Amino acid sequence: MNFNMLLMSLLPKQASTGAAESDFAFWVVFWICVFFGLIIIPATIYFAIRYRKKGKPGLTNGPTHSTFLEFFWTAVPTLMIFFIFVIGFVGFMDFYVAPSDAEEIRVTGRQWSWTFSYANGSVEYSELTVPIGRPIKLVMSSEDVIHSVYIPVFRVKMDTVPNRYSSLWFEATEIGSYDLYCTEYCGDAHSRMVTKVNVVSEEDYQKFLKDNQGEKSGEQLYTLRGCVACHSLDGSPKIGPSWKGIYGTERPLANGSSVIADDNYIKQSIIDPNSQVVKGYPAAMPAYVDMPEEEINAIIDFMKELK
Ligand code: HEC
Ligand SMILES: [Cu+2]
Repeated sequence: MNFNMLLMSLLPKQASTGAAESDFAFWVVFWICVFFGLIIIPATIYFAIRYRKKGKPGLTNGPTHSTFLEFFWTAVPTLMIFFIFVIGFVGFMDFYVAPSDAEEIRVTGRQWSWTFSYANGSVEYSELTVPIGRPIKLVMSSEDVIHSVYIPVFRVKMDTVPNRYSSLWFEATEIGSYDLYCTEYCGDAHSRMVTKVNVVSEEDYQKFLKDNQGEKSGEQLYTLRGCVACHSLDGSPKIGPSWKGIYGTERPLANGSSVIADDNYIKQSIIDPNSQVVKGYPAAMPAYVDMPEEEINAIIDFMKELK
């Protein structure tokens, strides 16, 4: 492995058209820092030793003015900073302004999951799947607090903010499965907001869209609507109770009474969770007031299966 390859391996793989440009800006700033660090740090140590206080000093008149030096240390950093500004600004414009033929995919962040919706919302999925070799624009928002989409192999990152849209774009250059993180600390289960970006061929992308069209099963909705962040399926409590085996059983409530977990109770728990808080748990569940009837039914059917 030569030196250049060693350096490159310190950064994640470059899997988008913009990645090399972003890395170039990074390395320019990095090597400027190394260069000046190597001059300034040894010089500081040398001067500290060479001119340390020895005995009683006699006061001397220090140097007062050097036009050459002042010109030098003004002009050189100005040029360097201007150069950094230019590569940063050009790179930022390239990153910010998506090509007009970019395909839009909507991204919704929430505590603590992501939903990606394709083809005008007719397809939804909990992972980001994109075709290779085509510009993709993510149009993003949040249902609660600020989250941030970060895809290291594409060198892109942008906040998702409640009540407004933000966007970013990229063009993937390598087929594979990569990580997508939330990089804005957003509460308890922030670290679980990790999902995958799957870069696939155009053919596989069209197949993916076709396969995921239409109604969702309760199991799919469990991840798509973010229930997964607070409810497990295996009996272990998370922020909320596990869904395993609750259907049809008696649920103890915080107000001391209890109810049978039938269809009505589950629907009520989804659209108005604070009306019946389960004993031993915080009233921390968001109300899914707008959840369509078919989705609620699908979730109830899914819970029935979780014996
Ligand atoms: C931010 C965390 C959170 C999310 C997200 C969440 N829940 Fe909850 N859920 C809770 C908590 C906490 C409770 C217990 C307190 C209560 O009953 O309100 C609960 C209780 C429930 C109950 C009653 C369970 C029982 O043991 O009787 C149901 C049913 C339920 N949630 C369904 C859902 C569905 C469906 C979704 C996704 C569409 C969802 N929850 C998303 C936190 C969450
Ligand atoms: Cu987040």
